[in-house]
Amino acid sequence: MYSRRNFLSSAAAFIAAGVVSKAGAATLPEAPLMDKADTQPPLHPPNGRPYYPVVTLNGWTLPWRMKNGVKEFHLIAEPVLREIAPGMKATLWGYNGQSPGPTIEVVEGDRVRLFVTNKLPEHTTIHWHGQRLPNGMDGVSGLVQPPILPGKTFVYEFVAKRSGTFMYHPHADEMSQMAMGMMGLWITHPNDPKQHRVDRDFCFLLNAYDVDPGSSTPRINTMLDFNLWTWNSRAFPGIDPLVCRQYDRVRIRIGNLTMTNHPIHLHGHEFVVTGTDGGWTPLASRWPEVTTDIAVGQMRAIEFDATDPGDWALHCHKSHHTMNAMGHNVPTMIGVDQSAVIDKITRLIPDYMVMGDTGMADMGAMQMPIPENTLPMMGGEGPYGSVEMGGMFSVVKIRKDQKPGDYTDPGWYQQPEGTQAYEWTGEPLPTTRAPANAAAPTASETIMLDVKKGGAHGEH
Ligand SMILES: [Cu+2]
Repeated sequence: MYSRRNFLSSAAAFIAAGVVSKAGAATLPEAPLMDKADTQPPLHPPNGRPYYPVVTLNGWTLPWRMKNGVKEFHLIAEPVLREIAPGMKATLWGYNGQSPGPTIEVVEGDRVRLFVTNKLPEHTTIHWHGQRLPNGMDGVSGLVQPPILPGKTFVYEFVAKRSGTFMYHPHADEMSQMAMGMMGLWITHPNDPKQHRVDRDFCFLLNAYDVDPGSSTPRINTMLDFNLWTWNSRAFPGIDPLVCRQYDRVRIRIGNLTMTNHPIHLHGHEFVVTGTDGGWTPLASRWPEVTTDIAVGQMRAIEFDATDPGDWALHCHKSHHTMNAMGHNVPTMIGVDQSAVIDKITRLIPDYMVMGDTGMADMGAMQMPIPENTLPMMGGEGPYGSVEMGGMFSVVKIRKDQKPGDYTDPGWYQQPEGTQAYEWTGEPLPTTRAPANAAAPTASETIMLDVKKGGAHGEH
């Protein structure tokens, strides 16, 4: 799971160069490296105070070392190759081998020391979004600290004062570094593990990239028109399902580091927002929702009881955010009969293909030739065909027989007899239908008008 390669090479190099912490550490803590984009099992704390760990979607939690009662972490800012979904890898910047970086989990009241080594070609810093900390630990380059130059290691140290859901990201050349994927989650667990207790606690960040089809490096100057809408730098069908046991209390923590808001929608269950990056919401402020809008720079923790077994969609409700690259510059062809011009066009452009004249659903099913290292606009094979989704989409899989603490994918849900939509096989639709906007009302419409005239409103 972790590799010591990074630790051995970097630590040895920096110790040899005499770069050691002013905080008294003789050696840098290990900087474990993750080489997979799969969701890793929760990291149960091997030392320190107890807590119930989170599960980072397509991510992992950074191990630490305890040093005289201080939790020490080592983040390495570096270029990474991140698999966005099977079939596409992006050249990003991240931490410890992946983008986003590993999740940091601590307990309210923990003293935390974070070593940040810069292996990027330019300077960086880390800002600890949402934390109460000494001003000089806030990570804003130029304002509260000098930048961390390439090859250098800085030390941040503070007490995690408030439990909740937070994130970290650079506050130096932010536009480039966040567009390249530099970010991570930070969870501060309550001092009392019984407080805010849930059975499953998932977390992920919303991020977005603009990678030209056939290339692998994001265009960092893009302001709004991104073509990869991702959760933890993964696009559907590359996003793992959120696996739950029936009747579990489930929390999903979501942070938004894109350039636009994302209304996140859950099917089949209602939830309440129980936390923001400002803390836990008061009980009296909670109301039921099935969609919650997460604005830029915000975090939301939602909670629900997983009462109903099934494969329930969880997705951004902006429909353009549930598709991958290739979709946005295609003209709308619905209702256009291209058969008359297709011969002429193919004489000019031999590989021109007719598409979109009945909608774009064909795009989900067809295996059309696309440039290398490019995801289909939408896809994802379900048990009944193409799911016709991409981007910010996943599935909450609720099963009766899923074991507590088991996150393995149970496969597709078997719909119980009599509970699934089915095809009508009775009398077919008549071939002629009365137009709804006909000048003369039909017999039934006349009756409707008569009823209305004779009703209570006629007396006014
Ligand atoms: Cu969205």
